[in-house]
Amino acid sequence: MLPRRGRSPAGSGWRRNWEAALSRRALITGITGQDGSYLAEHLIACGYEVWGLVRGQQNPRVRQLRQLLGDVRLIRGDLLDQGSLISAVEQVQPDEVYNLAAISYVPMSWQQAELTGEVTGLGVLRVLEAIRVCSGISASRSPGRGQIRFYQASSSEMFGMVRESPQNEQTPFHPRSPYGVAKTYGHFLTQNYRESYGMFAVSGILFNHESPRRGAEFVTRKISLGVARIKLGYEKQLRLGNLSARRDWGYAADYVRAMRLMLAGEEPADYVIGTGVTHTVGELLELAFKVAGLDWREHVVTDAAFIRPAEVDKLCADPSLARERLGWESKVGFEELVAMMVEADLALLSSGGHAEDSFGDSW
Ligand code: NDP
Ligand code: GDR
Repeated sequence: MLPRRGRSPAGSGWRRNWEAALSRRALITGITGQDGSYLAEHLIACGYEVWGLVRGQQNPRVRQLRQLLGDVRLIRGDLLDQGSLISAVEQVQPDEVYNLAAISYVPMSWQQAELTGEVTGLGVLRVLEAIRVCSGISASRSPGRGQIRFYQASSSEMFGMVRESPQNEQTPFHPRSPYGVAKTYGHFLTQNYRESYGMFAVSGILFNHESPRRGAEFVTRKISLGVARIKLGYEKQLRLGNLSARRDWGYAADYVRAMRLMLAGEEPADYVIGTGVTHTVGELLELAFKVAGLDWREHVVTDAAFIRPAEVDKLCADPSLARERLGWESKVGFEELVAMMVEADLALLSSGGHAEDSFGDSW
């Protein structure tokens, strides 16, 4: 069992919060992903000591991560390998664990459904078990004070074929992809460890959030890169799938603030995080091309190859609980976000950069 590190005595107001954060240590899985980088930056700015779990022998994103965030300490591990997770928790002795690692690209979850179940679903079990075993928690021994707090990256994809709109914490789930099913497993398992063992384990049900660091396979970044390539004369066409799908798109740097707030709360609870505003892929397209002074109708081709076996037609968040209890709000709106991404990709490609080996902004 881990010996727990000491805490500074309670002060008052902002000073107490700052002092508490200063003494905290976080372990982030998925640190090489979009959210991992923003969360690490945010926690470092809040005074945390940040550790990131990285996998593989030669992960090219590790170099980029080190360039951006020299202060992050890295430890090897894989969500497929229980022993590596136990060793990581044992070595780092975190106060907080953020489980952001996943196979997160929905179409890939049909192509590699079993792997998605293993990483995105069972991976949550392995992280929770690592925390439970290292903390000496069992059915007869609860965690007590100073326990490791756990955040699970749940998803609006769990709502899938929505039963009501907008979606809140009580809306029933109907996932539409192996990814959504795996996330739903991780979500209920997190709830179950909270109820079974008294662990401070929570899920953030996050709606789509984007940035210049977004993976090039997701539709917002595919569009911002496509617009930049067309504007600079490298390409003429952009091939896309379903243009009528609606999503609630926000800015990733806003959303990672909610993750920390959820673990800083008095009581563990799950929260919906989104903007409450929804747009179609078509509206996104129109705006992104307009930012570069182009007309999307002259360049966009719909291609059946990008149509999914089952689609999530419309998502829209009701984030009122997070606003009331956490004081969380999304700050960057849709227009600002789209302009930020298109401008970042124009700058990236103009300076000879590539989407594949860059996160697009200061990486
Ligand atoms: P990314 O796809 O950008 O990052 C995924 C991360 O998972 C990468 O760091 C990747 O590491 C890591 N990873 C994949 N497989 C493994 C494994 N077997 N062991 C350890 N690490 C692994 O995702 P985002 O940053 O966009 O999202 C973060 C989390 O939030 C994900 O769980 C996603 O499903 C969820 N989510 C995201 C939303 C969004 O809109 N962005 C919305 C709702 C939920 P590597 O570099 O080694 O590949
Ligand atoms: P999503 O994001 O599946 O919502 O999952 P994505 O950007 O991939 O798709 C959004 C919508 O756009 C439509 N679409 C296309 N999508 C892609 N990727 N490529 C295309 O060419 C294309 N054309 C149309 C899709 O059909 C879909 O309706 C993201 C991920 O980050 C998940 O990990 C996360 O859980 C959810 O957001 C919330």
